[in-house]
Amino acid sequence: MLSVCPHDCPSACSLVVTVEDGRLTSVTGNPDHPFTQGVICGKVREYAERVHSPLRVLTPLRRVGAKGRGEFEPISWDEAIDEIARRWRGILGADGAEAILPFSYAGSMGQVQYYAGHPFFHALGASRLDRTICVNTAYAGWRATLGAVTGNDSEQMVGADLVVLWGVNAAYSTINVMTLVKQARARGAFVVVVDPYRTSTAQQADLHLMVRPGTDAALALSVMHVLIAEGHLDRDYIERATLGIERLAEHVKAYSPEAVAPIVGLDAATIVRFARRYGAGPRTFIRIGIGISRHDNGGMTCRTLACLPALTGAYADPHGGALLSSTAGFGFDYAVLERPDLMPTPPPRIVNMIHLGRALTDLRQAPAIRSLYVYSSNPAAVCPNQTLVLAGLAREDLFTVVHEQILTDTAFYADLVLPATTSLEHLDLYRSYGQFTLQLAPSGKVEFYSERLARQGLPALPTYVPLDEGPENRELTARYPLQCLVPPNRFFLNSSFSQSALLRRRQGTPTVMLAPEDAERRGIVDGAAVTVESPRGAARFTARVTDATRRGVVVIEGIWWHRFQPDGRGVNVLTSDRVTDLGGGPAFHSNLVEVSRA
Ligand SMILES: Nc1nc2c(c(=O)[nH]1)N[C@H]1C(S)=C(S)[C@@H](COP(=O)(O)OP(=O)(O)OC[C@H]3O[C@@H](n4cnc5c(=O)[nH]c(N)nc54)[C@H](O)[C@@H]3O)O[C@H]1N2
Ligand SMILES: Nc1nc2c(c(=O)[nH]1)N[C@H]1C(S)=C(S)[C@@H](COP(=O)(O)OP(=O)(O)OC[C@H]3O[C@@H](n4cnc5c(=O)[nH]c(N)nc54)[C@H](O)[C@@H]3O)O[C@H]1N2
Ligand SMILES: [Mo]
Repeated sequence: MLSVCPHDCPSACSLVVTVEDGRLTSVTGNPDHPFTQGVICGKVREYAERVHSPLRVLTPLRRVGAKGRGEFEPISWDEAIDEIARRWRGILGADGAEAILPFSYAGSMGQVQYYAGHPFFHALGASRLDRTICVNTAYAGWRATLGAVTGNDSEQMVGADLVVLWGVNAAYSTINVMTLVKQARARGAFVVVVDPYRTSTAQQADLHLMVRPGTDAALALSVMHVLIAEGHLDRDYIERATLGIERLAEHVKAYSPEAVAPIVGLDAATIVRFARRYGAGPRTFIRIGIGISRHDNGGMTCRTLACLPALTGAYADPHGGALLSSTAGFGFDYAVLERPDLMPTPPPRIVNMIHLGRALTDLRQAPAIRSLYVYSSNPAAVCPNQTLVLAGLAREDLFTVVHEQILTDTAFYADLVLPATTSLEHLDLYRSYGQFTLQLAPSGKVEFYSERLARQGLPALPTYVPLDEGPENRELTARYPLQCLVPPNRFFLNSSFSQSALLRRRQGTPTVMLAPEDAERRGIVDGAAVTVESPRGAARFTARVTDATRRGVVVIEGIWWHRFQPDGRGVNVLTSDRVTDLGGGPAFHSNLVEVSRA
């Protein structure tokens, strides 16, 4: 029978599943779906192992051991619900509903599961959660230029002359894009990957631009400099569909390839060649990953990249353009799902989810958080500043309920765990953020110049702003000289699938990639046990010494549950809960660290 992959991935694959005697026996890609084309990832092919995992939660559980130890006894649904009602009544009476905080994200992309808690917590008057952890920064940047989070259909890239995969490791994070890239390449397209390290995607490209992290806006501005200086422009398109070209032209004079080369870590001739290739015509397709937005300057970076196709008219070409996300292509009425009308007036306070650690440990707030209800997320693993998150979750007086399919690291801190069904056990409706099934509506103009950003005190024109936590921060680099990227790995989906012994084996072990020069200077050899330390904390990894990354840049792929890390601390011990320039999202990749032998 047919199903849909529920996980938080732009592909939203159409699946063919086989169930025999009540057990899932096989999952394959639907060959008849235009985007899936029969191809699915190595995680979901092993879905039977997840659905029938020994860590599945099958009955409500009550904690019997210390928080974090994962010692529970089974109880009935009635007992569990009675206990929640009793504890919450106490909290409502003593502290008010804002002392209760729901915490959820996109464990399931099913629209019913995703929004299931919203009406209930609105009616209760609980604190509201600002769900910023993933796309907010990128979307805010994109909107600043295009007015909406939309773009061209990925399938258009098949006819393009040039495909640029910019800050997206599609081979891991949205494999179906690689199917289209291969088709484009077979028809003669030149494929460029822009990424600070040689990802599996970069290995399949004609050209890999190994930029320094957080400098993409500078590179894009330099491309604009060349396009404008050499006249590779679609003047008709610019006239009809854009705002602010004169100011932009004046502004990008400062971003000559010579000036930008040392910032981005490429030579000027490479920048010029890339710009000329981009300017050769409108049949150029840029697929932008959300990865580039996970920096201090991430919003501005996305805004800047969104300007490029407007200069050459690629947005209007049937085989050109750019895509960050297809979210706005689906005209759903979210008020029906979210029910904001159920909220009390004035509406309850908002807690930014990337500040969970702060929210749980700052007891001076009025009221302090007394109860946390987690569903469709594993904050103990995925939130930045893990040390603070775990300190909060360990609070004896915090009443924590976790609604989960699997006994995750977060579930280990729960007072009560409630069992959740998987996508193969419930009905839901899925939309994708990487492909379209409905028409897109790009309205208004492409804003090279943005009054709205100027009013927010940000540069009105696309501008390269150095990272707060980057090489320009002399004080921090003295102690933490390496930039640490923390992108997805191949066999986990955020922290999901970390429960799987099979996929952990395939993934290997938690590793940190280091350039040979950086390793040598620290006396680190390939395979050595190392400690990675940031201003927030330290965790242990196995060193992989490789020229796949630049000098000064180290890479830790994937989120392992911390119970599977050598000293019980995960990658997000290193990351900061600082917010980016736009959208209130996290700067996961703007981390300075030092690596030493353990
Ligand atoms: N296998 C797997 N697939 C996944 C996920 C997963 O965890 N595992 N997560 C899913 C989720 S929730 C999301 S949001 C999506 C997309 O998640 P994204 O975070 O967009 O991940 P990628 O698309 O892989 O893009 C990350 C790439 O950006 C690069 N990058 C980091 N900093 C910079 C920079 O400054 N400049 C440039 N040019 N590149 C940079 C990284 O090196 C990495 O190769 O993936 C989804 N798919
Ligand atoms: N270091 C680092 N950290 C990151 C990132 C990174 O690239 N690097 N990426 C960030 C990004 S982009 C994202 S989106 C977040 C993702 O963070 P999360 O949304 O927390 O993602 P997962 O780790 O996949 O955890 C989802 C949980 O939901 C559960 N679940 C699935 N379906 C259901 C359901 O129907 N009901 C219930 N109740 N539970 C369900 C799963 O079992 C799983 O444990 O992580 C962020 N954290
Ligand atoms: Mo995400």
